[in-house]
Amino acid sequence: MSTLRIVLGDQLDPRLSALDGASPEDVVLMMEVADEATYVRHHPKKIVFLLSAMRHHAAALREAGLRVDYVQLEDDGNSGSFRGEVVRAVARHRPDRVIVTEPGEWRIEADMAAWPGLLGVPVEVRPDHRFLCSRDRFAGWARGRRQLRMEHFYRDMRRRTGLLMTADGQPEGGAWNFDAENRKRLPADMPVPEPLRFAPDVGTRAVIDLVAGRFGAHFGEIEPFWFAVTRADAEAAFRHFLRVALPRFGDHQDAMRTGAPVLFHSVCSLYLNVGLLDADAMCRAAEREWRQGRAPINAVEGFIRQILGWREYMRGVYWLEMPDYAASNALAAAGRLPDLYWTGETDLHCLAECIGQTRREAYAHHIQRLMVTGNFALLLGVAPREVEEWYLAVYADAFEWVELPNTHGMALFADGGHLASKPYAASGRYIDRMSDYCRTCRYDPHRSEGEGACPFNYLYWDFLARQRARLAGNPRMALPYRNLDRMEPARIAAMRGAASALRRRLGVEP
Ligand code: FAD
Ligand code: DLZ
Ligand code: SF4
Repeated sequence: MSTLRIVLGDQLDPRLSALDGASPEDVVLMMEVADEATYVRHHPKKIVFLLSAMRHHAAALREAGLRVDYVQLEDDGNSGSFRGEVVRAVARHRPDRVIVTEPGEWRIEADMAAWPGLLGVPVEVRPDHRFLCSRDRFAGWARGRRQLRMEHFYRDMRRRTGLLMTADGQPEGGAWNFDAENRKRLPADMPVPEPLRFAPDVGTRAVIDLVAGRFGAHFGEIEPFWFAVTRADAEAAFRHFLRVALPRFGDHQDAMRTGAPVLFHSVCSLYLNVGLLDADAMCRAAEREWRQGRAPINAVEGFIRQILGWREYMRGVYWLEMPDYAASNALAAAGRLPDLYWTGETDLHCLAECIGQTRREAYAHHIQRLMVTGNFALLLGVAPREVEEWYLAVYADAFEWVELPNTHGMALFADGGHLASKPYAASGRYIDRMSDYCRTCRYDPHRSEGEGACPFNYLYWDFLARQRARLAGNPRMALPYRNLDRMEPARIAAMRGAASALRRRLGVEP
């Protein structure tokens, strides 16, 4: 039976389920299509990364003896869509069946439902084994639970995988999590490592030219381009992280510093999400660093929790709840995303740093995404759709299955508490505690009113006042509301006035 096997751009793993049982007569289809670069206007660095990694992967599959039909963006007749290219490929190769691994985005899976009728041959959609928890298993775990909590899921995953577990089933180090040790400030004189960077080869250079010509007007700088685009280089980047950064990953996980975009983070999400790295292997390698005494438990547990816990949990929630999940808007946020997210032009230093580095690198670490850009959009009351589109477009690691729960649920509380037990709303004091941004800002993180007051401060109190009916009943919000209630009404009115003026100035509301 002749088979057309499809490999999408974020499925670059030679052990992909769609390739199980492949024979030399089968055709492996890979397609560069304009729709995928433009359904949101992706950062050009992200497009270069995807296309170059796809081209290198196609070469590796051919070397392994597979017959790859690779459609390039610039090929004559390129239809611009997955659907159009699969139709053309079926006409070219006349297969008896099509096999594909489940995609990472709901919109593609919904489109695939129409393929059998369109193609006139059966389409088999196989589970994606690159994840540690299958969609079915997650649904089974969630069934019957009144409330889903990442921590419970994570413990279940630790037990199931044996990661960081003792022989008698207890968590190594005597605790499931060491978060309390993971919120240290970063001393100003502490040197920080750099991630491993790679010079573009000839193939990547050609992709840079192609992308600059077609998508150069999108937000983001294309050069310098330094991401790995092969499995071997991605593995080298991860080994480098284990050696130079993992030991301090836990201590300074929440820290931010001017001019230092990466600190002790791995910059591995982009590799992991497209299949150049493997989640299980990464967790096992990190565990080994602890077992062999090269990294402390708070660092290794913290790192494993991000991948085994948060990453798998986000995916589980996405597939469990879509498509309704994306439509929820628990805080009734309806504002416009301010232009500064696209221009980077702002005198709020923390925002200028995080957006500026995003423009240059297509990267920001978790606390920058959550507590600076995400927090600001939450406090302003920007409509979830607009914020989500921004996050999906600007980060090299962004695919909807992981971007949406993080933005919609974690950063914006738009799901009303499915993912987080309370909104991650914070004032400028939090940013001041975790970064050096405020030191060179024209605003003062200790002031909430009057000239020079930090906008995060008055927006924070305005947010609490505005959302009282929705949030005051949440036990985890009791303390902030007690603090708000102790304030003079005139002070609250002044801060709310400043917040309203800022929202108008930024174009969030008319
Ligand atoms: P590290 O700090 O080194 O963490 C190690 C790994 O853990 C990461 O590579 C990543 O695979 C995983 N991880 C860590 N936190 C999370 C999380 N919350 N959810 C899922 N995986 C996690 N991550 C994406 O991969 N794609 C996205 O589109 C994305 N969008 C986000 C949007 C918002 C608003 C927020 C708050 C977070 C988002 N994240 C996203 C999660 C997280 O910010 C990134 O995974 C992380 O910053 C990637 O950098 P790193 O590889 O250096 O991570
Ligand atoms: C993000 C992206 C881009 C920019 N281009 C392509 C492409 O040309 N071909 C492809 O197969 N995949 C691309 N991708 C990744 C897809 O958007 C991703 O595979 C789907 O969204 C499913 O997760
Ligand atoms: Fe950001 Fe406020 Fe600090 Fe300025 S003072 S960097 S606006 S938190």
